[in-house]
Amino acid sequence: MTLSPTTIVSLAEHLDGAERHVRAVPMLTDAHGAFGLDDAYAIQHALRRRKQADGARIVGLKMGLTSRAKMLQVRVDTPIYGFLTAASSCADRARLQTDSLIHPRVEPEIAFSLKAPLRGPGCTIGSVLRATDFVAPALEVIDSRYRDFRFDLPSVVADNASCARHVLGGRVRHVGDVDLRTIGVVLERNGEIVATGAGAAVLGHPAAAVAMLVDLLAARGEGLDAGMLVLSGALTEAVNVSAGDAVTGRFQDLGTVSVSFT
Ligand code: OOG
Ligand code: MG
Repeated sequence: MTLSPTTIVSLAEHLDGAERHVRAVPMLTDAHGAFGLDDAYAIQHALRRRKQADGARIVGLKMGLTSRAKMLQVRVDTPIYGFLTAASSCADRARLQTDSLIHPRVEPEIAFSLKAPLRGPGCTIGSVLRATDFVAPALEVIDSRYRDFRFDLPSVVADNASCARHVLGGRVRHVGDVDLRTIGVVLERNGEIVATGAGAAVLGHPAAAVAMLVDLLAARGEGLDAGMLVLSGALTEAVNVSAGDAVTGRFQDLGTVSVSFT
């Protein structure tokens, strides 16, 4: 760690302010000089504590940058994680206020709801599948707090991996009833196909993203609890949205999930 505890808290406060005021800021490593991944997660954890102190409830975690399409899009090639709050969770077909977001993008993901805790190290796809209560199709609305959606690895980690909203929909399925690797997804914006992908785009198997998350958490002495929601990371690149747009993810075997912007 190179940053002082006071700096970590003030950088978290800075990012929280950018989100609340819907105002893009320069990426953190430009504005404050370089820092490493440990400091970046320390800022993210300070942001989480700040939101919790403000009444936010953590409902789960998300993985990000787990597919090649996503890594190429944002030019960061290391998988990362962030936290999900109850306030960021939206119902299927939710209509979101575009002016509450800076420059939103939407991406299709697989959501896992856990029925048992998971602890690493050494978490496997098999242990993830055994601990999963159900899977559901999801759309994540990401919204980097950084100008031009441009960032490096430590900056995006500090910014809670661009988390903004998440929407679950479709049919809730038992993991034993579907092959998560071969599940196809078609992403549409206003009825037009804008991206296509498959489950295997995420680290070969969406459950591998959850296993990687468990191992990353284990390095900090943490784990996942029963009842938590985990997003796999996007199966395709994210698409830009603005007011008037509607996005639908059509998932093979899992059904559809939609969100629109007003
Ligand atoms: C970072 C968050 C990545 C995903 O699913 O890959 C992410 C970003 O693209 O802004 O959520
Ligand atoms: Mg995502």
